[in-house]
Amino acid sequence: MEPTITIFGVELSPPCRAVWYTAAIGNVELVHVFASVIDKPAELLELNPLGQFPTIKEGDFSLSQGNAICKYLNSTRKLGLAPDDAAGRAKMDQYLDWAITDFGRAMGSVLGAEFFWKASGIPEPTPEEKTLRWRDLNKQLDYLDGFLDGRQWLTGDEMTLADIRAYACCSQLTIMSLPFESANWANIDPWFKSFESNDAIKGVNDKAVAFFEQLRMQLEERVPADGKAEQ
Ligand SMILES: N[C@@H](CCC(=O)N[C@@H](CS)C(=O)NCC(=O)O)C(=O)O
Repeated sequence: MEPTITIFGVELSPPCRAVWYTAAIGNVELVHVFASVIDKPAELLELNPLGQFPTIKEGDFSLSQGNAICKYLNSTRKLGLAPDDAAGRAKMDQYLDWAITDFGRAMGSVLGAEFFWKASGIPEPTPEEKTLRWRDLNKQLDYLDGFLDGRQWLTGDEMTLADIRAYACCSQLTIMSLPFESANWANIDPWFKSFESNDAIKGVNDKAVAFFEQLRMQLEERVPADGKAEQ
């Protein structure tokens, strides 16, 4: 029997979700230990002094950074979610890096302006500020649309970890009920829908939505309708 992998994290987190999507697509079972920004188990901090999630452990081995974890799942469980050739793998890495830097930052900036400001006690960003942040994010979505031009998946004919990680960014918008019409991008649309119609992916997203709804209700109790957070 294969050893068990334990993941510390929460489905609302895009890098955690990328790990869960990879596991779900590859039929790999993960044991879940809940961890959130305000609830970090001591074991997570022992394994990863940064306290970041996802972090996994398998026996004596532990690993952080979502992309590294997805690659570990792919290579140890032989999931076939990376190209065989060096150039293909390098392209996959390019998109994995892009998804957690340029794309991820633009996404995080919108999520901060639309929702997470409520948790940090800062004033709500102005409509002008929100528009600027959405403009940056839409630019990254335009790039994604361009990357997918003429191909079904980011590196060609086969889904790779890069698609899964980029989808984990996009799905954050729908999970958090923020406006995202994939139909506005000709190439993103079929790519996005093929993930959304996958039952394994849906199972992960349902858990993320449930956690988000809980968080939203908690924060709405703290932030009254006039937007002024409690002192
Ligand atoms: N580069 C890391 C980022 C991980 C990360 O920042 N995760 C967030 C949740 S999405 C986190 O751990 N937040 C808690 C903290 O930084 O203390 C990755 O891709 O896994």
